[in-house]
Amino acid sequence: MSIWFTEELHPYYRKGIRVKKILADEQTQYQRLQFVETEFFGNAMILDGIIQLTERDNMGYHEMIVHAPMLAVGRPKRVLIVGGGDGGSLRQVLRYESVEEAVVCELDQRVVDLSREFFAASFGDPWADPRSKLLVRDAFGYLEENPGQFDVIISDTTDPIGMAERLFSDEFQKLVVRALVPGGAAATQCEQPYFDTALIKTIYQSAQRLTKNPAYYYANIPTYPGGGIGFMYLSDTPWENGLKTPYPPGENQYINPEIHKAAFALPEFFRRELYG
Ligand code: SPD
Repeated sequence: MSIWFTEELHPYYRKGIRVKKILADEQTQYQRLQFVETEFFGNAMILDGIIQLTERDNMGYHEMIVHAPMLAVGRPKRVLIVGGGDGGSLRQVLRYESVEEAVVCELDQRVVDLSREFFAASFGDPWADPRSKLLVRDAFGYLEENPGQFDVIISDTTDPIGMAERLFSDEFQKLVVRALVPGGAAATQCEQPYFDTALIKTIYQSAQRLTKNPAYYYANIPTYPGGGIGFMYLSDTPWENGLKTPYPPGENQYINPEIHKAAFALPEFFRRELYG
């Protein structure tokens, strides 16, 4: 069997990947959850018709969302991942020997269960690490209950549609920054410069009100709309501090010192829009 899966996140843009086999397709309490084996990208997870990650190109996303704030902070001990039930961010966080606890606040237990099965070949089982703590609950309440607790917070979310929309709000960013220790850093999934300029600008303005050194950065991921996605870095600690920090044990597939620095360079139309 060979079929095309076509994603239409935006009404004016489509992209497709060729699928060899459907591995799972179920309606959970929260969303339609699909795992497919693709022809080129390995196994992929799709939520409500939107590609979340593939085995072949997830490294650009997970290494960049995790290592930019982790390296900036230096020796992070407590880390919170909002969403991230697929385990890709968790796996990167656990590479740091300084990490004592990595809390993952994921709403949908089925995302965790099926990711453990279908991404085992790529991710191993980060959940088996005694430093991992899975909380199957909404992140808002957890953040409210935990001010000043985390060295790093990673907001590894879906797109701002439906229940995930409030994870892109000013209120959410306030809670994230409030949950950091002084000098801590956060990175949030922050969409695509071409398609989401206005949203990113609003988020950046809010980040400016909340932290001294916010910045937007970008990674190439061919299976996402426009071929990539960006992140908002939120901290009083400049992201450049991370350029001097050694990488954690384990092999990087995407980040290196040149990519790390270049990721924060923005195309002129977008730099002007965001930074003026
Ligand atoms: N448009 C797709 C955005 C997907 C962002 N979430 C990825 C989750 C990977 N852990």
